[in-house]
Amino acid sequence: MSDSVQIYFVTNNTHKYLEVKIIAEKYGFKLIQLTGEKIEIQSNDLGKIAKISALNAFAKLEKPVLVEDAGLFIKAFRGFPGPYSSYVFKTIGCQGILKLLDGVLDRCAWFKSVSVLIYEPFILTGEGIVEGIISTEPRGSRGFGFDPIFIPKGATKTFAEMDIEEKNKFSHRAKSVESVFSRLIKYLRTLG
Ligand code: ITT
Repeated sequence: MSDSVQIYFVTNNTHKYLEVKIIAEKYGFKLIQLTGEKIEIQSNDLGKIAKISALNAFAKLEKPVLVEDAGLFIKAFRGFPGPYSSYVFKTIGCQGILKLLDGVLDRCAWFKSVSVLIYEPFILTGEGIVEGIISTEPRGSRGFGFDPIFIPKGATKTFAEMDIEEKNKFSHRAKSVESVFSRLIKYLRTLG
């Protein structure tokens, strides 16, 4: 049934695509990366950002679409950069975050991901959170964004020291996409 289901993943980030592709395949979906089509509104709410992007993409494409939006939330900064992670990464990067945290004892942080999957007649939303700490120096060369400075709870490595399979065992993104794919499978079965 699900072998032939193609889902367009609207993202300009190929790392994200490769992380999600493995999970989609596990559920029997074929994931196609769609670049240059993501419209992102400004909001404090990741869920709202993802939903509007997904609705826009679906209106244009009229095919099943997935949008996933994420951010890094740092406890000592009351959740900053959160939904502004992309801008903060581009401006001050990992080194900038380490500098801001210099001398701060509480290095707790979490990544949050929201996925929105539109597969007519369903709109499914899923969330995933991974808690961890910000390392004292960058480590590893895999992944993207803040991966070199994030150590998930239960691990000693940063995300950038893990391969995709290992990152997916912990990651916010893996949890949020698993949530929407697993529900879609169930709904497709009920449709027959
Ligand atoms: P899209 O085209 O899908 O929007 P993006 O890279 O802008 O790709 P997000 O908006 O979801 O992705 O993420 C915002 C920023 O948060 C991203 O640029 C990274 O700096 C950071 N981030 C999100 N998920 C991350 C992860 O798994 N590892 C490291 N950094 C991450």
